[in-house]
Amino acid sequence: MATDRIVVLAGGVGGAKFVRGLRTLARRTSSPAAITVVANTGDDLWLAGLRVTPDLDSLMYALAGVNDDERGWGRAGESLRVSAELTAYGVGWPWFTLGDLDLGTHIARSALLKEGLPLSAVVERLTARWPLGVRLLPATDQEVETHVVTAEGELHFEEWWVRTRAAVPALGFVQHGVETATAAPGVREAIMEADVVLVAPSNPVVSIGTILGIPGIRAALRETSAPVVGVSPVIGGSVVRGMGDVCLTAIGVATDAGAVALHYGARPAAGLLDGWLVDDVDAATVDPLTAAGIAARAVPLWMTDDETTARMAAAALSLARSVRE
Ligand code: FO1
Repeated sequence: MATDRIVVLAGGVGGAKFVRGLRTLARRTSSPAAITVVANTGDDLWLAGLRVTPDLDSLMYALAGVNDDERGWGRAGESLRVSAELTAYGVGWPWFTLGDLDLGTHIARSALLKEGLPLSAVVERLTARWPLGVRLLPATDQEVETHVVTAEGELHFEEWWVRTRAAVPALGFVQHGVETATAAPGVREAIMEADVVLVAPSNPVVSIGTILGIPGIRAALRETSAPVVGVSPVIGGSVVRGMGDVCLTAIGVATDAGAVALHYGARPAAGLLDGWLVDDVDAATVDPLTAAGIAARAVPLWMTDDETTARMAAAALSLARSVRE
């Protein structure tokens, strides 16, 4: 089966690592696959008068090779002169660092939005600066922001995530503006024309879940003839990084590779997945998942570098082919 048109649903940090590995794999073949990334925009916010889009930026910077690999977000070689001024003026959030280079991106994006460009056109303009080797699409052009319901009221996801470090119990997640949102131009088409759809090992609740919540996207994923294969963000009962476990607990899903797959659901049972990759330590979930209609395989899932991630992506594509047959 052809796998030359690949769509990836992705959040920020984990998604960026996965897409970089998939791109490494694609570059090895004679006719490299066309990779389209549908990115989560639920973390987006207005701050200091600028539109900040964390997951799109993590993907853009990581694929451009200019991201800060240790932190997982922001630019390498960053400086903080402007953010010190913003803090001195009491503008923005002192605990949400906007570096000077990063601010260049937010100023450029805000200027283009102000000129009337939709977010998808802004992403195209900004990414044109670097040969990413993939097409990057926001899930929607409309502002749909994830807020966290807590006993102290609602917090923007980034305030909950960064200021409280997700320490304030999340009673639930709300996507503000989702009712009137539509999939960004090209998203439905990419999914419908795909040979394979991959679900990156991103946060199942606030990244993948947010993408799936955009009207039209879940329907396209059900209609497409492409097999949908996901990669578990949980290894051995814990999330690889970030606080996805807190998000899963908040919606009553166990932090377990099998539980996340069942949460996404089996395609034959009106769910998302045809296939699911778990790490070797979670091999015990393979049979139960297969019995539930999700073809599962156990392979090494630690994305230590592009090489190991490329192997992981190859395993996902191989599972997609076997599901298709
Ligand atoms: N994460 C932090 O932990 N601390 C920060 O100060 C911070 C600033 C920041 C600025 C721009 C941006 O695009 C991302 C930023 N992040 C920061 C990361 C952000 O919370 C994550 O990228 C995602 O939203 C969660 O995966």
